Order: sequence, then C-alpha cells, then structure tokens
Amino acid sequence: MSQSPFVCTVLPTYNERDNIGPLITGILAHAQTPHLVLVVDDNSPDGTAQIVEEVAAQANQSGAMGATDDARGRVKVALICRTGEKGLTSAIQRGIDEALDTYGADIVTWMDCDLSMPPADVPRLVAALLEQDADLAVGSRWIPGGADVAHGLMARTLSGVINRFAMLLLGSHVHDYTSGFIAGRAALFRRIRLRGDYGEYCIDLLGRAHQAGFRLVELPYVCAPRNAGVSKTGANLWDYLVKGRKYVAAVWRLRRRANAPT
Ligand SMILES: Nc1nc2c(ncn2[C@@H]2O[C@H](COP(=O)(O)OP(=O)(O)O)[C@@H](O)[C@H]2O)c(=O)[nH]1
Ligand SMILES: [Mg+2]
Repeated sequence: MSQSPFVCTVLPTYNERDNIGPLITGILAHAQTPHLVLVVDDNSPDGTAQIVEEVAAQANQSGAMGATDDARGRVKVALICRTGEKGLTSAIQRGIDEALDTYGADIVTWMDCDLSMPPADVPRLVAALLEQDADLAVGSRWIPGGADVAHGLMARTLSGVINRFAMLLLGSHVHDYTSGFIAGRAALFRRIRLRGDYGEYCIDLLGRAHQAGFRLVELPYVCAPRNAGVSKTGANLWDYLVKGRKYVAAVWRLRRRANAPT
C-alpha cells in the first residue's frame, strides 16, 4: 500500500436528514489521507438523499473541504440510493463492494450517521491500522478512555451482558463486539463478507476475522447521544430483546464453528 492510503467511509442512512450534512463535512474536514464518503441510503422518506446530493455537489466541485487531494480522491462524496432493498447490513456491504470495486479503496470505514460517533475518530482508526499493522480497527466504548453517554442504564447493561457473553465464547481481544464503528483493510473485505440483518453483523465480522487470523486492534471512543432523528434499534426492552436474540445466536454460531472439527 502507498504511504497515503485511499480511505472510503461508508455511511448507511435511513432518515438522517438533519445529521448527514454535518457528518459528511466533519469526516472530510478531519481526513488525513485522500478520502471518499459513500452514503448508502434506502430511499429515506425524510429526504436524506437530497441533502446528500446538495452536499456532494458542493464538495465534489470545490474539493476544498479539508481532504488531501490525489488522483483517486477527486470525488469526495458519492451517493447510492437503494429502492428495492433495505437493511443495515446489506447497505454497509453494498458500500464496501462499491468502495473496493468502483473506487479502489485501500481502507474502508463505517459508522452510524447520527453523530454519536465522532468524525475526528475516523483518522485515529485508520492510523491504528497502519501503525499497528492491523487488518481491522474497532472503536470501543468498553475499554479505558471509551464510554457510552448516549444510552440509559438498561441499554448499557444489556450491551455489557452481550459483550461479556461474546468475550467468554469468542475471546477478549475485543471488548465491544457490537461497536459498529469500524475501519478495515480491503484485503480483509475481499475475504469476508458481512452477514446478518442488523447489529449482529458486527459480532459475526469480528469473530470471523479473528478466527481467520486477521489482526484486530481496539481504540476507545465516546458514544454521544444521537444528534437528531430516532434510533432504528428502538428504545424499549422488547426492541432490545428482539435484537439481542440475534446477537446471542451470532455468538453461538461462531463458537460452534470454532469447535467444529476441520
Ligand atoms: N441504509 C440503511 N441504513 C440504516 C437502516 N437501518 C438503520 N440504518 C442506519 O444505521 C445506523 C445505525 O442506526 P441507529 O438508528 O443509529 O441505531 P442505534 O445506534 O442502535 O440507535 C444509522 O446511521 C441508521 O441511519 C436501513 O435499513 N438501511
Ligand atoms: Mg446510532
């Protein structure tokens, strides 16, 4: 890889019209290397895609939003608008495919689009990959320096339980299996595709990457409250239990796979 890798940040959006503009601007402003922001919107009824088109028109014309210029980094913002398909995991995977095959990204990152994950931390994840010669960098709320100031006691407790369960069965090299704030090298994503429907894809990705011998690093980040709009995970106990069941199943499946005779 060249000294200055081409980084693509995939932003999966559903109804994020009041968050997406500042998020894109923030990511480009903090970028340390040539950087493309690739939004994958599932035809949000609130008009998120139109906001992205406006931001893209400005960013791609001026190219002066802080990203380092380079032949591969000329397009700063791109939009994929899906109409026939919906879902978080498939949206991120679509972005990864496009980042690799259409734009030739060396590193792909992604995050929530509610400004709960600081844009300034994207280059920190990328730097960790490069400096520590890792394949996957995980933003973690549950290591020293990290925190979750976004969620209440119930959500934090359930997250703690699922992560302890995952660490027990899959290993404690990662403390935030449900992070969703990720940077990884193209080579890893050419071997491992995301599976699942919602947040369980993250457990599955981190578990399979480790089992396949890829090197993972964790960096602390502070998860802030959603800036605007509503959570797609939900906020009551029933919503968490429905999602949590899939998280437990993902951990269990990986553990059985690890134990299976080769
Ligand atoms: N493209 C796409 N993005 C989604 C979908 N569901 C959720 N998202 C995005 O996934 C991210 C995580 O969702 P969020 O509501 O923040 O979940 P929470 O952090 O668990 O409350 C946000 O950027 C959402 O806009 C979906 O079906 N399609
Ligand atoms: Mg969120």
